[in-house]
Amino acid sequence: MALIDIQVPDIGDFDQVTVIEILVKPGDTVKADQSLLTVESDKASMEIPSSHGGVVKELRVKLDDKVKQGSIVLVLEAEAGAPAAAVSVPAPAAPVAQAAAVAAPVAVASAPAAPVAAATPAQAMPAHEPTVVSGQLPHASPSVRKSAREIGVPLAEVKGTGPKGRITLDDVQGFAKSVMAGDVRTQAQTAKAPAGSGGSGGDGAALGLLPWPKVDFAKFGPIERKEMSRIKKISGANLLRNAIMIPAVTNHDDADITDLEAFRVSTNKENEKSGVKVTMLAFLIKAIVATLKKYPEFNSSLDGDAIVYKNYWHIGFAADTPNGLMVPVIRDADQKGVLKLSQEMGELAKKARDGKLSSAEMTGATFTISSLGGIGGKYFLPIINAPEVAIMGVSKSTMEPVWDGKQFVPRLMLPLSLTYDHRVIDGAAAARFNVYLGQILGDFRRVLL
Ligand code: CAO
Repeated sequence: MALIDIQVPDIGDFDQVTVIEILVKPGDTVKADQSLLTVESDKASMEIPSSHGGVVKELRVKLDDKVKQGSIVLVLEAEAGAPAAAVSVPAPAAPVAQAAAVAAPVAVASAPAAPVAAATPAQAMPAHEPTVVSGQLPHASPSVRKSAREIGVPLAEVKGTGPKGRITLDDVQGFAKSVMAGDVRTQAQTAKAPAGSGGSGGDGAALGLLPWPKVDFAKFGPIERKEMSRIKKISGANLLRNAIMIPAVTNHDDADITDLEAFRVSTNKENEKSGVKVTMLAFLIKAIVATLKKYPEFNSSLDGDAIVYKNYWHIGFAADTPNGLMVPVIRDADQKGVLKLSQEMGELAKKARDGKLSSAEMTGATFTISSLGGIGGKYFLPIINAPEVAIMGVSKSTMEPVWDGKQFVPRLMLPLSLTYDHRVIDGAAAARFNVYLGQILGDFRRVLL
């Protein structure tokens, strides 16, 4: 058996490089061309391959050592008759020295420190991996990147604990273990996560929250498990993102709709034969469009550091359907009368319930109204339908005693809950929005002013 000194080959323009990773240990059997260690300059990291196959007898470098072309990195007991690795061939002396070394094992063994010509470095580094230029890719050696690729770990999401924040093999393995244990979720998993996964705790873990409690409900009584509808999954994922990402505030107010409701009832009597029923929601849409025109920031979207003001008024309205919540959109609500709005809303709500809404009928809204008025309740906190910046929640109107300055009088009061993105809208603007909306609902003639 020949003992061969494995040296650092031609490493291009670099004078000295630092050993950042040792990939083998004494006793390891390596193949020709196998990576032995990783070195790093201030610009790149590279792997030093073995020019021969054999067993590692002795390491001659340790972590953080500085090495250069020709430095001995380890002593290898070469396989008997093992051909030199392709990379060691180019030096003309190599094959000869190799043969000599193999022919005189004892002599070489007795003088292990003497460099054996057989280990003449290759002329060029084999390109095992693309070199990494700091700042462009995660800071990790080629072998770590290779391991990450094999395990399926996204390096960009791994926090490096090595020198200068370098990602080590331990970091990669630790990340993989955390993902398997459910403590961490990769960005790809989060992006793919269905709505209900908020309940699985994965998203919470990404936010540094406690994992979602896992309970065997069957231990406490009979249960039935049902998959969520597709719509619920999709809307759930959107609601979760919007609830988490938008700093939302809700302002509540009441609007006096006593006269408006009387007008609506009489209009419906007049139009009984037309088949179109005028709804309170249609009046609300009309009043909200007028309010949006007065306060345009409510009809905007956030785009990076800019606010995009829209000069069109497409109003979405939440519709409760057997399959879950849907939001059909009435286009150009500013150009339509209350009768037309009522008719369109009826058609769109029916389509939503029948599952026949096209995607065009559910996109492009600039503001959304969520009305639970037909059902009941008083005030709620609606979640903004991003990328809109505000949503109006409407609850059931009730007769209430209202002080008119001299006495309490019975008035029909409509509870309003305006949720807004506080990055775009200030609380004072929201209060003004509700006040103005209430004034219009109290007396629609104000729209003409
Ligand atoms: N106060 C008191 N009564 C109200 C009211 C209000 N704010 N709004 C509606 N009503 C009355 C209507 O006048 C109607 O009464 P009549 O039958 O006596 O005329 C009754 O409630 C039913 O109205 P409706 O709900 O069918 O019609 P609408 O125009 O108010 O609403 C629609 C249409 C599609 C919005 C509604 O059917 C719906 O789906 N609402 C639920 C929306 C929702 O789920 N929001 C929550 C989203 S977050 O999960």
